[in-house]
Amino acid sequence: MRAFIAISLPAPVRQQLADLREALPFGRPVPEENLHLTLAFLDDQPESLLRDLHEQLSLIRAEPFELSLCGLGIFGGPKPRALFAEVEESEPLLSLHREVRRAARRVDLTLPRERFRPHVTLARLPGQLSPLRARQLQLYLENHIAAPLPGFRVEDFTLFHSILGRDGARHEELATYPLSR
Ligand code: 2AM
Repeated sequence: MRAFIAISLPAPVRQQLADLREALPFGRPVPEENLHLTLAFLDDQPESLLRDLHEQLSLIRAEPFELSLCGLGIFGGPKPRALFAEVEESEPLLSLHREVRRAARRVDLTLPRERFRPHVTLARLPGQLSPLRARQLQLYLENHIAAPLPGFRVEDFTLFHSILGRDGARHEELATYPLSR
């Protein structure tokens, strides 16, 4: 079962982010209902392992915290792959990320050791850009550099099942873990 752990965004925040990318001249927008902040991508895992992981995730104790989005960015350098909203690296967020990875380790799930760059992917980009498209993308970023970005309170995180279909992925909530004092 293809799964990942993420922070869901409140509907008004998803809406605001969806509005923000409306002027993007090309690329494949992430469907509004799928906008999320990935804490860990688990890939394909047996259901039994996900059940064990669920138990470990249920044991995480953390308080709700405020999350801020702080700008737009592009992954992929000269071959842009994705447009994202950058998320401020606050201590509560980094700590939750560490706890999630710890829970995965406890069930012998090895996650790649890449640096955590918290973000919300807004659109997939084609990678190879013509000079015209590169210019359009640059203009889009320049025009949106000062766009106000929403913040919100994180009250929980979620284990998702990602179901791949012909029109992209559909995300189904397997379990949600509340944060509480
Ligand atoms: P991203 O779009 O925010 O980068 C669920 O598939 C989520 O897991 C994706 O939205 C993606 O988050 C993240 N992810 C990280 N590594 C991935 C990979 N190798 N393949 C697919 N998704 C990955």
